[in-house]
Amino acid sequence: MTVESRSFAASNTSLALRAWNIRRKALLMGEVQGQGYIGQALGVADVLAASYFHALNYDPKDPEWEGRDRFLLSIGHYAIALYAVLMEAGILPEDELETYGMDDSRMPMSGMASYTPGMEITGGSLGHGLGIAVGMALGLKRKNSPAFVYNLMSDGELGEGSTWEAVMSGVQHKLDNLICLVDFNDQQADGKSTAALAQGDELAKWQAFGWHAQRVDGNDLDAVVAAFDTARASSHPGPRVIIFDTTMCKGVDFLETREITHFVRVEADEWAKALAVLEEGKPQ
Ligand SMILES: Cc1ncc(C[n+]2csc(CCOP(=O)(O)OP(=O)(O)O)c2C)c(N)n1
Ligand SMILES: [Mg+2]
Repeated sequence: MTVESRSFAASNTSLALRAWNIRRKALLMGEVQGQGYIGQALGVADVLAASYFHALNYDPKDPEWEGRDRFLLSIGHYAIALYAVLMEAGILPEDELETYGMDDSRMPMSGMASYTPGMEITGGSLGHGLGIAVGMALGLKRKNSPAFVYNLMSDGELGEGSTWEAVMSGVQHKLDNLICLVDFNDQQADGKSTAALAQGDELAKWQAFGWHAQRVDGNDLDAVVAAFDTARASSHPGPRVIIFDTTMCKGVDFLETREITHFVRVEADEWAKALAVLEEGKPQ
């Protein structure tokens, strides 16, 4: 199958500004509900900006265009972050922001494919995204599609056996069109991921399984962009992973320095304060 390229990623808006816009939209949605996985959204915003405004090939007017790169949100609880970038990319209309989490909204608090344009899978049951991505990448390869499949997963999912079955099958099927993105924020429901299971050297582990692997600072946009470029350009005859070390709540200092948990509580009066702090750091 040959498909034309529809790259809408090029724009004069800098990636830093895109990431800032993603953080702002996520905070605005959090304010609507008085809650949300805001620590994760602020932490992963740079990775999402580089994904949607540097790496991915897609058509915002036609989210189901057959030639698109697929972006799978394995971590359904990060939906607030994906909605923010889907709005920024023009796939979701911005005027739906205020419906976040409400009955009949297209933006439920956990990501669901049947509700939201641009949400490729229903990923809230953790540990399944990479397996689905393997299947999609295999199918696209069989159709001779040039599209990539990106799977965004969390460090908590690295402790699930289903992830490692998918890791092996990706190698077995030589899926050089599969790029796994790991948001390594060193946090999961019960505390630090590095304290939950003996993880060892994550980078060496993925390499030992046969993946092309990189580990970079996920809040350094230049490093993030370079890692995407390297992953796509590599001639490695198998799948690629980029492990992004990220800081939860990045960009809002009084939240960054708060004792971090899986669910960062933001008091009613703190949403406006968080937006004001973010405003001070707006890129030119
Ligand atoms: C299979 C499964 N088990 C448990 C949960 C409950 N759960 C929701 S989020 C979460 C934390 C997982 O770790 P991670 O995604 O790294 O958390 P975060 O970085 O968002 O704190 C858990 C255990 C789930 N959604 N699915
Ligand atoms: Mg985590």
